Amino acid sequence: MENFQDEKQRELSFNKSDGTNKFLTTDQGVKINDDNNSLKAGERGPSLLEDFILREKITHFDHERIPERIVHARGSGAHGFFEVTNPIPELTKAGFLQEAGLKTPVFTRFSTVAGSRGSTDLARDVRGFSVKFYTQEGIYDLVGNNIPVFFIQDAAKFPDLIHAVKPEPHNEMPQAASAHDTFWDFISLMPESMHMIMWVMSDRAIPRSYRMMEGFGVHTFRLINEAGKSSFVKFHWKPKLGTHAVAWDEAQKISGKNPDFHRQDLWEAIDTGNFPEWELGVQIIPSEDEEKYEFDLLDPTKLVPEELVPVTIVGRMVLNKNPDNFFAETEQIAFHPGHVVPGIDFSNDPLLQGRLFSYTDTQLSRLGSPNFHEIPINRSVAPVHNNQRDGHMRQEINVGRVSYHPNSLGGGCPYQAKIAEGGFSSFEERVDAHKIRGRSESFADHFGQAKLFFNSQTSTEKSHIIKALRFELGKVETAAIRLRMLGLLSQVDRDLAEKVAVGLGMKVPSILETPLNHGVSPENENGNQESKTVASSVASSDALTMLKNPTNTPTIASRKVAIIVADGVSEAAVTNIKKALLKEDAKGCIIAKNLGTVVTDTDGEIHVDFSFLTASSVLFDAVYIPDGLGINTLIENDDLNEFLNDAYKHCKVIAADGAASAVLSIAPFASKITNQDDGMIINSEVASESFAQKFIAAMGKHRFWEREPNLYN
Ligand code: HDE
Repeated sequence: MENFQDEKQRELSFNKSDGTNKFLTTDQGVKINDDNNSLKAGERGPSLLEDFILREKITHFDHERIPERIVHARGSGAHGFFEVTNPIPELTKAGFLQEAGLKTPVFTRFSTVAGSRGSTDLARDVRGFSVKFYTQEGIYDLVGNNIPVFFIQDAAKFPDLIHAVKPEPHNEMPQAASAHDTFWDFISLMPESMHMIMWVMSDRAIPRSYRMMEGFGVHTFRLINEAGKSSFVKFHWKPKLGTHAVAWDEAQKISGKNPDFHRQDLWEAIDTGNFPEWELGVQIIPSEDEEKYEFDLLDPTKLVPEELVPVTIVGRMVLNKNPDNFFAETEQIAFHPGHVVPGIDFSNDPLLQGRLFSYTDTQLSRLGSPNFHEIPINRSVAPVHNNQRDGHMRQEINVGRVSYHPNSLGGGCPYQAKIAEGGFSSFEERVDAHKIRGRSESFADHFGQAKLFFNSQTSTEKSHIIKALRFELGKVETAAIRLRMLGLLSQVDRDLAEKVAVGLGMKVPSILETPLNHGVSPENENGNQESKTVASSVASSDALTMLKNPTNTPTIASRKVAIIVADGVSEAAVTNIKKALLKEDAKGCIIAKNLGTVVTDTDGEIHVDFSFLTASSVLFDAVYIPDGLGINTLIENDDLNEFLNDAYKHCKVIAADGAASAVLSIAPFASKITNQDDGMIINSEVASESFAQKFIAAMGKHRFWEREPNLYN
């Protein structure tokens, strides 16, 4: 089979324009002689209406912005490819999954949900994880999130959820934050959201990097094989770099120091050849097992524990090229869960069914025309021929007089494809039911998997969830909302609720005071369902944790180390650590009081990458202070102390050797350092190989959370 990996790049290159060695022209191709002055009646006179060059330039500028996405406005994307490692022809006839080694070009966009396009990357939020596959059979979009479940069960509640979480309408505050009354008011009346709330209050919602997140298709989909047999499927992306987060205090500080933290991280990783990679896995549930589990496969607030159905890896995705133009590619890309290819189909998940309507509809207002599929980044590499015509900004010049089917004047073309010729056909599911507005009783369990999630977490992770809830509910001003939330939390775990309550200075209400159906007011009970708790058949699952997540490996590839120096620094120590880091594909950055250079102990010079003013501990994964007497001049430096304090507070590896050890021994946190803290590495011997190895091994553990006070224990 032909390999289409570069097909999309080839296609995009037709549309590229680069002004190098070219004349400046108008949009009509007329060469411009003066781009600095408008046409005037005399040097000091009024501008003339006839200045078509000025008018064209300003009119274009006036129309440069398009509406941002209603949700997922803030995002970053990259090109890459998907390669099949384990084909699954017995499960699906989708061409791009048929042959080991077959590569399909992709464009992947990551995003936050609630904030505006210019909001911070590090908001506590779900991350979007959308992949557009440019397959030979047409576009396939897997439009998922980094959390495997969702807040609500029915599409009808989506506008309410989003209105509640977005900045409040009267004063448009707060930006990119769920910590406010309207969000928690809604959640406290929606018990079905409790599983998702556990995930969003966990560190999954503050990833260290887009490259260190899992991705999930969330809904149950169908795979259809050549014989027409269907299986249910859940999609998973497993990151090669493991699943990691930052600390919440750190996330907030990053938002100030570098709101583009994730965007820059993705860009730099690809730019420096550290291509992010994920494995694509599937959980297959045979059709016969549709009703086998204690949860409903169609309920998007439930996941299928990997202990019940293991994840089988089918391929890998590598992102290896940054976009050339953010607007043309990342902003104009239009995803849609309804973009499927033969061999993939939908389930009756009512949230998915609603999405199938929403995405084309939103592109019509965002991109302004039903021709959005003609924008280069959205174009299929499979040929497109149909009788759709005209509309705003039509690119295609359809020739001939026939634009209808059936026709005889065009020889019947373009003609329909038989199923054997690759024509799409929907799974023939038998549907025989009353038309109702309602919800299946099998959706009534609102707490079973919230408990499973909480019980699966390590005590550090439980402590982080408690802290997150104290923060979020602490920002809620209406006491009744906090109280309702404590009631709901007590249904997940009494201890959790009690500990959150302490932070709020409140008491957990009794079960009788807790609304367990949607809406508290008696007059709006229509169609609402009483919540139940159905115990999960799996007691605990490591795949749900971040700290024990099976994706984690001790790699430090692409991590950043702050190397803090002053004049007199040991050149050997700096060279040694930089070399050791480079070997692991990690990077050491030199930080000093001022930019420029520092003079080493051997009278050499080292280039300074950042000053204390332009860097901050929260932008690095670890800190190292190499030997050198000059460092003592910084001992009283507030910036250095803040740097080290943050690194300690955020549980990062901190190392020093030789004379620099003195800096750590008088740091404000020195009295707290214990012998068990393998993340504090102090060495008297300078530039030793074993020191570098110890440092790298410690970084491989990511964080030393045991330093923090644990609220759960
Ligand atoms: Fe979306 N969602 N969504 N969503 N969604 C959009 O489409 C919508 C849902 C997701 O990088 C919008 O092009 C409805 C679940 C991602 O461009 C919009 C419902 C999941 C992205 C829309 C949902 C998602 C979107 C806004 C409930 C996880 C970003 C702009 C029925 C599986 C795609 C756009 C990108 C974007 C509607 C629920 C994921 C308005 C109505 C569940 C990753 O069409």
